[in-house]
Amino acid sequence: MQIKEVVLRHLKMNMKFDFTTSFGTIRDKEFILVEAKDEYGMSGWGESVAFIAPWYNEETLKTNWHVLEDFLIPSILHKHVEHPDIVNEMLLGIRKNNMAKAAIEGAVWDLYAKRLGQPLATALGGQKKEIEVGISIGIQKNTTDLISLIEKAINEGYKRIKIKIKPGKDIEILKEIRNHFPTLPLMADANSAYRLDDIERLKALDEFKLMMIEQPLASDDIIDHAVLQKQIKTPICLDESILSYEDARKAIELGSCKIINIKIGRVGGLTEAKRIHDLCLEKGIGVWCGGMLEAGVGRAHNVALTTLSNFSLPGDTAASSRYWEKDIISPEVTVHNGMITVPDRPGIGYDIDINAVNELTVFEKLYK
Ligand code: OSB
Ligand code: MG
Repeated sequence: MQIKEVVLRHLKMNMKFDFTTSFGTIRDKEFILVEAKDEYGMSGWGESVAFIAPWYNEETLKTNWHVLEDFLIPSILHKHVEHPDIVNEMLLGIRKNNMAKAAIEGAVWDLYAKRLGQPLATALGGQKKEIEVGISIGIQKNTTDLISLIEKAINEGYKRIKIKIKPGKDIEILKEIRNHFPTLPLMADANSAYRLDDIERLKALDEFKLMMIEQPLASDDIIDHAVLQKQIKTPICLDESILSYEDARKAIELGSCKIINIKIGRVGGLTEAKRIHDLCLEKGIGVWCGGMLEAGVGRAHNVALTTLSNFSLPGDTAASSRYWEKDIISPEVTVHNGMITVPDRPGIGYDIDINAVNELTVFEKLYK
């Protein structure tokens, strides 16, 4: 196939709630939507998960726009793309900027699957007809609020609850949660808020029987995590530290984690995500699909990826209605008893609500 045109759109969506992590608070959601058109005028869609500020990693909406416009789009436009797996190779000369790469690669994957008349999940090799999901709850002002949010999520059927922690917002809170919900499948995400010096505090978390602790130490570390994993019982899950297959291979070899949270944006696209998934399957490392507060297009890509067999732990892809009054896809992603039904229509399997997209677009540009 050939990519004849690419449209970049800067969208701004109101989120129903502020989302606080150890690195800061995300309020409204601004992001880039990528539309790639082929020689028949068919469109594929991708979503960049870069935020407006470089909190989670160094990428931002503006750096993604720059890299897409000046480097990634020119590398792909009017070139022959036999299979989305080669997009990675076409972009090999451009270092990092994984979220920008994933956004355009995702659009190519959607287009490829649509041309085959297959659901994206099938094109990726996924077999599941439905996927299990959990929910990620941000840091709250007080524990009472947190407990009631957890209760609501349990009643909605989510398969596991993730809370955000940081030093001082951890032990007491987890104690309180366990008093209310002794057997709840529970995990905690630190977003790099601890250092190896905090080892006693981290050891103290073992008693809460967490499914895992996500990214306790520095966002670029795999050495200290290996030291920590030897001293705590709670399995470590890496998020920020794993940017590629190579990172995953090294972390597994060092014993830095027992679980990996795969985010398509963080690792530079679906092809790399699949490679990491396959490696983890071979090495006995648990895998689940993380979230970046995505709108519908990103959410649909997460659903498709999660159909691969080794996504054996519930992911963070909650229902559209948790985040948005109205999502940009139709139908929206819905969750029943903690399960999402995988769409069986070609490509991402949800229609783009172009009226909603137009309403939410603050700037757009066509490249051809
Ligand atoms: O670390 O997993 C994370 C949101 C923004 C940035 C980083 C993370 C998160 C989440 C939310 O945990 C997951 C979601 O609901 O999409
Ligand atoms: Mg995380």
